[in-house]
Amino acid sequence: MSTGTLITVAPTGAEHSKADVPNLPVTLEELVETARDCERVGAAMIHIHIRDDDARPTLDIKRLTDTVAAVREQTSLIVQLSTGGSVTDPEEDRLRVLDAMPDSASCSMGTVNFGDDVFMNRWGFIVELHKRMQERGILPEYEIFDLGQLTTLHRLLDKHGLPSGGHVHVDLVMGVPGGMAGDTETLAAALRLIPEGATFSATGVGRATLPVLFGALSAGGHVRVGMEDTVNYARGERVKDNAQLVARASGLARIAQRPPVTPDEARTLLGVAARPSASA
Ligand code: KMH
Ligand code: ZN
Repeated sequence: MSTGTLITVAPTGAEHSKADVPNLPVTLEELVETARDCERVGAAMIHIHIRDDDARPTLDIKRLTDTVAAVREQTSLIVQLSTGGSVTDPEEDRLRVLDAMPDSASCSMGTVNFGDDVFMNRWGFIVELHKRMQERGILPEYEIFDLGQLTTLHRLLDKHGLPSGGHVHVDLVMGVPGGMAGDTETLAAALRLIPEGATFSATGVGRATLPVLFGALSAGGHVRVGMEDTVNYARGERVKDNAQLVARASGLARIAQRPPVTPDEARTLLGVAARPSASA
């Protein structure tokens, strides 16, 4: 287990409101500042959801394009856009996200109950996302909310081929109310189903944050942390900012003798093309 740890930060998400979580980064300026802070303490990739002027989730393509450009200009991070958006976003808006040409984009592998809501991901939609990313050279991060979605991933790759760079990267999103549990037993079960040669990261939502973080590090996996997934640092203690969560993950990765990889090392690991120049 000699490789380092890819730390992805998911700073905003679509679920928390700014009113409830005032330190959530929602403007472009807040997002870029967060990205810089998180890179400084060990993040190599950023998973982005954006908000409108009223801090509500949006998939506005101009804002997304400007966001990709600004984060690229101010950091070396691998820029991943969410195609999941929020549970109410229509499929065509979610597909259009790819027009902003991020390095990577999420690609969820199935429908799941999501708290009181339903996060819809039809087979036909999954195939369309996968193919469009293949055509454009965008790295998919296959988001797995439940074990059966790993079966869907195998079906997708068997029927429609590997992503354009040839590398498969999976993120296990564990502990969503309605999805798989965020514990060691479930993580171990998921690992047996991950395609051969794939890399994986794991994300524990809410109280699952720490068990999943420790489990992923011990299993040779990578990790995603951030305020999209948890706004509590400890019992009764709110997260100060995203960098606090990244710094904790970096410290634990070092203790595990698997220190954080740089964004350039992460590009090599994931088969993502070299960083586009800011003017490109
Ligand atoms: N906001 C969730 C409904 C993704 O980013 O692709 C979906 C989500 C997954 O966060
Ligand atoms: Zn997300």
